[in-house]
Amino acid sequence: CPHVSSPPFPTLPAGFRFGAATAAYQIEGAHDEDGRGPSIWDIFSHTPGRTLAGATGDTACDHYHRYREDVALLRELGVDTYRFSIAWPRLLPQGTGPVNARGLDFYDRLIDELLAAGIAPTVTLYHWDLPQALEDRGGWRVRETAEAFAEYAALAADRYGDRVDRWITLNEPYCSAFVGYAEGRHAPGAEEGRGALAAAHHLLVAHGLAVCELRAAGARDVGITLNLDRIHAASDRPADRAARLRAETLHNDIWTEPLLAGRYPAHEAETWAGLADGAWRLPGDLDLIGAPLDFLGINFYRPTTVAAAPHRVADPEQRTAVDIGVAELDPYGTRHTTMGWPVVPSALTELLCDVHVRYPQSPPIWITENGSAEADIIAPDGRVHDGDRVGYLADHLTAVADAIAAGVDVRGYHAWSLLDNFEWARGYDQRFGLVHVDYATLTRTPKDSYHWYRGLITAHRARTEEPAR
Ligand code: PNW
Repeated sequence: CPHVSSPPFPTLPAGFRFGAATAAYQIEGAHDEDGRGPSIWDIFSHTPGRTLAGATGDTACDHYHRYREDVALLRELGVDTYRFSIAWPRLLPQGTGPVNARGLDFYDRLIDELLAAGIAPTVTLYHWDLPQALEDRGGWRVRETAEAFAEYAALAADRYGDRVDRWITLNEPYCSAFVGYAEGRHAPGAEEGRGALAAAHHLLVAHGLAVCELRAAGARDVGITLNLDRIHAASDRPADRAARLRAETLHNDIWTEPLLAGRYPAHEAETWAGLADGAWRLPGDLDLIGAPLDFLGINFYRPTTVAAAPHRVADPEQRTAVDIGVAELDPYGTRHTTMGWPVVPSALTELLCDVHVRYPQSPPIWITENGSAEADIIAPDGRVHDGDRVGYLADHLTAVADAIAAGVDVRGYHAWSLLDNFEWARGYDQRFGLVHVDYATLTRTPKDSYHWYRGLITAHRARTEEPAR
């Protein structure tokens, strides 16, 4: 096996858990097999002009057929846990109503394979693949979709609850609501104001209803995954500081305030002018949304810096919900990944400490995604020398260790991603995997980062005297 000696392994406390993460639409393929219904991402990716080079998840990594090989890669990697998502349209092709037995069977096989390999499944219920039938009836703009999600959550909890300890209701509701219904870069590709704000609220309601169903089914460890941003102001000028507050409201507070503090964000009126009238909010929603969680999942990739800027559209009624009078700047004089994202590990420490200070009652934190996209190629020696990714992972794990040393309760870390995969609107151009995928042959090749991560996990077990696997 290749020996990767640098950089040194970060030191995490005993009991810290290591994992890797994926999502159904990004890896499974088999889009029309065994009774799966279409999701908004099937329709979106098949619409010309929506994804880079017209990429779709029709085949992706063909994980649906190769899951045994992928679980073997996880076992060899030595992870404690594997975070994957269930495709709602495999279980309920219409989103609600008739259950698809062959879809249920697939995740039985996957979960059993993981357990046999000694790997704890961490299940995400919703990683963006809304059944298209529900989008046709209004999607996340309407409360009925949250009710359908509760039905789906109950079905999954009932079927898999005996074997799954850790449940994540939603992945990055920010992206579902605002990238999907306001920016339009993600499915369903809408550009709305009120629609996106209603979507954000209904996603939170869906989360609350699902937590209820999971608890009723006896689930032990229940949480949600947010992509919280560490947002800097471009300057100390009052206008830039106000812009930062609006960005903070849009990216963070709209989620963390109801989930962790039982209230709506303080600055929504100045962020969305007349749009945030909350017509979609019902009495009792905050109690539902703010029910206690066992953990908070955080996905972190990069910090952002914002300055005040003119709105793109003058009339507040005509604006999308992301048109908040803010421009994003990039003053970070550091390396950037192929996504164009600056590499600033200290921002992760700052973010974790912020959450800890702002929400002293916050449940323990898991990093549910962190990783970098690099221009990975198979070298003449047959290996993938992704030293930049190794550096990224090492520095961010050190940032996590720093936050823990400062008193933040972080329980575990998932590298994004196990495999190179369908990177949404960016198609197959961006490679995030610890394992390289050749899309022509679907051959998997572990990269240097895979070997490094395995070494880290092995060293951690030896140092903390946890039994090796
Ligand atoms: C996260 N954006 O997503 C997701 O949870 C993963 O599915 C994804 O592969 C990973 O980060 C890497 O990007 C994002 O365009 C994807 O704004 C795109 C955006 C934001 C988050």
